Amino acid sequence: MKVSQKEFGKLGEQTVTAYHLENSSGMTVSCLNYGCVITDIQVPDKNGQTESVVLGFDTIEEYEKYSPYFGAVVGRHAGRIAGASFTLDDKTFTLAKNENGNHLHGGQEGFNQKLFEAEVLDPAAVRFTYKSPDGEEGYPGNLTLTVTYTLTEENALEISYEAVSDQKTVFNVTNHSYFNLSGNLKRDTLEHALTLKSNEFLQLDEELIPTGEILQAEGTPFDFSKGRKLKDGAESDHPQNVIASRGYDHPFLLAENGSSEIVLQEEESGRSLIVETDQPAVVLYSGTQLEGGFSIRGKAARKYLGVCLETQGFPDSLHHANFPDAVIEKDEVYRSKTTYRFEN
Ligand code: FUC
Repeated sequence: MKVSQKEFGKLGEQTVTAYHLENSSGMTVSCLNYGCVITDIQVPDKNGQTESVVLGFDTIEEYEKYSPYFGAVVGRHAGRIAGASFTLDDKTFTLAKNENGNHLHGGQEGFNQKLFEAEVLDPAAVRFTYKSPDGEEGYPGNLTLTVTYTLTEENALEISYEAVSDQKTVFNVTNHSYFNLSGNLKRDTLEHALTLKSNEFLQLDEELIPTGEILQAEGTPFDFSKGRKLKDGAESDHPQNVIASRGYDHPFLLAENGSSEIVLQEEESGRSLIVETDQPAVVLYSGTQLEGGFSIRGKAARKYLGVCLETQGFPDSLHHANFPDAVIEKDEVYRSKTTYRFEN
């Protein structure tokens, strides 16, 4: 096990540092104090060949210019908040509007663009801390967030979040890594198979905001209970796949926690990713907006090149009484954990 660090680039006068975690079987995780961005994860395939399994860049300039939240911690509130406003105890808060008059992924400058303080921990972990001031992006309360990335000898990356605010506030954090298990982006993710312990998902409107309806997955391309390829959603005429630009951009309700509830597999490489979380939902985003004139480590950005498995609470919960709310009380300590484990 070892951790090393080096300068990644500059943000004005400030230094962005890259941390490199390695275990004894050769799995590596590289991350930044900028947005807690995971720039790279390398794991072996069935023949023992170690390659990259996430989308990332090698310069800070590319992150600033192009990144659709690659590998970043997203908050204070992951996903969309309709009309960029919510009411807590009869007080209405107006948030930054950064997508169609709605609030997305924490606003104009969310956690994904913040410089965190960092501390290297034994044997292979980094703990990042950010203090978000009262009113930042419109959110109430001074909030302190700690994110810890730990690499284990079992080829798992554990992500632990801890947050506390000095006022009642809204909080829903996630990690926005785009996975591609083929290795070094050799193939897109349409042939990846996903299995979810989930029977229900949230219906979205045209702006990808939950309508409040909880839909049954059985008999639809949203039924991942027995495993299905992501291409089923791309080829489907189901109105919810069409709304998501031919694919998935949906919160799935997890029926179980801590029991291999999310499994992503790519047959040709033999790699699997097993995700366990204490969160009630996972947003499956099949990279349907991943287009534009930029490259990702030499591969042109294109639809379906990566898939996100964003474990979290229900998006837009403050507008739907039937959703568990994403509220933390003053001085309440929020804790959550998600583990991404790789097999080959
Ligand atoms: C995902 C999606 C969005 C968006 C973004 C980059 O979480 O829910 O639609 O495109 O990330």
